[in-house]
Amino acid sequence: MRGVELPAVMAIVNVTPDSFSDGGRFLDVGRAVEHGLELAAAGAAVLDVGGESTRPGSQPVPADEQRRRTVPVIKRLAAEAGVPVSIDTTDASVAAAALEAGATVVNDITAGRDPAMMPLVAEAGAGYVFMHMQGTPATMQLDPRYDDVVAEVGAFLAARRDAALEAGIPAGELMADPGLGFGKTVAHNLTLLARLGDVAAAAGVPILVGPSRKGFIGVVGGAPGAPLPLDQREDGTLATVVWALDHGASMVRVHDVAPAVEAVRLLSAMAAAVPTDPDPPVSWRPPTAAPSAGVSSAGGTAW
Ligand code: PMM
Repeated sequence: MRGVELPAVMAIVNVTPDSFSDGGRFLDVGRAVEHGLELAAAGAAVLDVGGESTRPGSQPVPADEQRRRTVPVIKRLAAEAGVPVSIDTTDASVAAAALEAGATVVNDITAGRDPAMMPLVAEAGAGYVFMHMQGTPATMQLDPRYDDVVAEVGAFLAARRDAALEAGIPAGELMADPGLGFGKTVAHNLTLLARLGDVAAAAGVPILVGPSRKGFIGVVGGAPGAPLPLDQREDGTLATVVWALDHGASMVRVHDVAPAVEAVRLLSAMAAAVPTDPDPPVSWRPPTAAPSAGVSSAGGTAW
């Protein structure tokens, strides 16, 4: 994805009255732009603007209403934010208007169910995030089922990657997303996170993960039978962000950008500090073989 150094943080800018955690807060253009600029200043590498809530049970928003909500916000953010802007939509006509307004990435939670989407993205030379979802937002959480969630999501992402390449989107513009919360039980979400490396290997392109404030964080982080409310899911979100970045994710999509940016910085610094010296000081030599009592493994101080 051009202009984005990985790992990175994608910021959520929902211009909707009903998104599941921030609905209605940024419906006004001025407030949405101000919020987006704050998120860019906090270190977001991409601003993801959406005009349609996709929370469980939500109904589709007509394309002209999505355009009315997002295009003025995208125009200003593309001109002022200094980072790439993406459009969160499943509708190619909305994506086209957003690209025209200055967006350079399309975030498509249906991975191209609109047959015009992939050709449009290819033609525009834009980045493309494609996500796995079982069902539709209206019904997806009623009874999600998989025989093997990791294998099925991985195979779906591999097939949609191939379709995107076939449509002419270069591999370097693609990111795959396992779709936490989209037709998945708590156990499915946890399994996908636990085996994110296998999902990434199957997808064959960088992985984006969107855990922010989702239901499984409330359920797992709360007491039994008492899920945490939306406004108490930030610490749990950060835990999943750190896990995801350390287990194969290249980008995380979050509401609260600053802690995620800090996590990226610390994880990168720790990864860079892994010793590469073939003969490191004894103090940080990894314990590959247990030394015999009182005898040092390197001719120096005993362990
Ligand atoms: N989640 C939501 C919306 N769009 N896009 C991607 N790629 N991945 C996600 O996990 C995702 C998404 C729902 O969350 P929101 O209503 O808080 O934006």
